[in-house]
Amino acid sequence: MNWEMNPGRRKFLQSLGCCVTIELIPNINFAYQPKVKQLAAAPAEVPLVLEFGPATEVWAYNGQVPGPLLRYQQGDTLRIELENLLEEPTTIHWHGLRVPVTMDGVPVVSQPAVPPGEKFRYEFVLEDAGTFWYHPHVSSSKQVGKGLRGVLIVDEKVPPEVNRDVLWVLDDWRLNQEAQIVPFSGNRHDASHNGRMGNVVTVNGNIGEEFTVYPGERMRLRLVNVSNARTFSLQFKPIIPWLIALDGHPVTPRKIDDEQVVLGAGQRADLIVDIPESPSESLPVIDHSFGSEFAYELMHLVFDSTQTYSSSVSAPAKLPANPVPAPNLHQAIKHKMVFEGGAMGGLSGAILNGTYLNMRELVERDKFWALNGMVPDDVLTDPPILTLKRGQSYIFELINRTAFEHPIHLHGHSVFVISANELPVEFPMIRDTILIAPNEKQEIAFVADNPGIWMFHCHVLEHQETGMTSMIAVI
Ligand SMILES: [Cu+2]
Repeated sequence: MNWEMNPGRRKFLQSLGCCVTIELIPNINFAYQPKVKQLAAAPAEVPLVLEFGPATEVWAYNGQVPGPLLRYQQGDTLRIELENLLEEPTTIHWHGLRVPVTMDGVPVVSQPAVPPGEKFRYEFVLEDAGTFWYHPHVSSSKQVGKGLRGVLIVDEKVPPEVNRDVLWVLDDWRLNQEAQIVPFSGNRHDASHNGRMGNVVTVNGNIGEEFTVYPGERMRLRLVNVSNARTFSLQFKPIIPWLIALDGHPVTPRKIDDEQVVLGAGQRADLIVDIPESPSESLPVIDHSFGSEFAYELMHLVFDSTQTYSSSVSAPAKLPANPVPAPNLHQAIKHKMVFEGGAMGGLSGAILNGTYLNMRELVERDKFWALNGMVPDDVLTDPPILTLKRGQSYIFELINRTAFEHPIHLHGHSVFVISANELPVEFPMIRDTILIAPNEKQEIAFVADNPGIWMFHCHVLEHQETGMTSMIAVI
């Protein structure tokens, strides 16, 4: 078996054509979604490791990993019928989309989970343009980790001018020697450290690592990190891409020079990538997520000169803002959110169901993480940790007192990141998932404008399932 992550195998890879590309040529009608699209969640087999091993048994939407690319225009109504062909209940959560709570896919608070053999129809208006994704919110570590994840693109009414619109779905799998997913057995080491890290990284569902580019072309590259736990830190040098959106929301375009494009679990980034006119021998995309010592080549850009373009030199225009209400920082009510626990975290204990338990007692209950000194018993039925007033602005001070980074995700809202470690952020951004480094503090601000009970949790799914999750009510 030679499909595992080692540099040698790359030599054997052919041009894989593995990546979803969508030509953006004026006057071509996109195949937008039919009125109601069906998504069936079911077991399937997919060639994750290609010719290097057997097909991998997964759970998939419509037999595909990643699931079908859903594509709409801003303002469209999404209508999706989920059919559950698994042997356990499931739902779909629309990550990053500001939807009514009944469409949010969280069992109990949004909808009863869809039992095996049954269907559920999701229907809501797509208010925000951008790059989003979808996945279950039931037994998340297992159901998402077994392959139930797909991307949803909402096009701007006037998309930016590019030669190609390209999607890379970045994923991480823990496979055994037979290329099968290592069972999800509630691994306490994963849960108390940095989550379920895999040993195989895929882009758009297989380990292909060559991507064809055309001299002089301008690509919009949409990066989506759908992995359970892994953070990607991508470097495109010698290419210097423009960053144009984070978590679907536009940023003032800026060149990513010495910076890396960092994507915590659940996060997205949209880039404009200008390919040089003169083909060069080597254009690697390197992932530095475990530091330069463990850097590896995620993708190799290969030139095809049968098609050429005149390279763009102008800065891309800023995308039109989504209608996210701006918080009033002067009148905002502040709340501290202190994340604690995990290995090497020094947490001595926390309150569960009104009773203080020491760390040993928490670990016996598979609880490793606490928020503001509290650990949820059953987050779906526990009372919300906070009730916010609809229409009021809030500032959450997110404080990471653990030894690990955490991508913190708030449902139903998009938030303005306003400061990091007491300093105003250099580049303002609106996000739904905020990656907080160990000992870091970030402030986010938002208007609590979406009524309902919303999940607020770490998107390292093994952290989410062992205490790093809570509910926030907006009434
Ligand atoms: Cu976490």
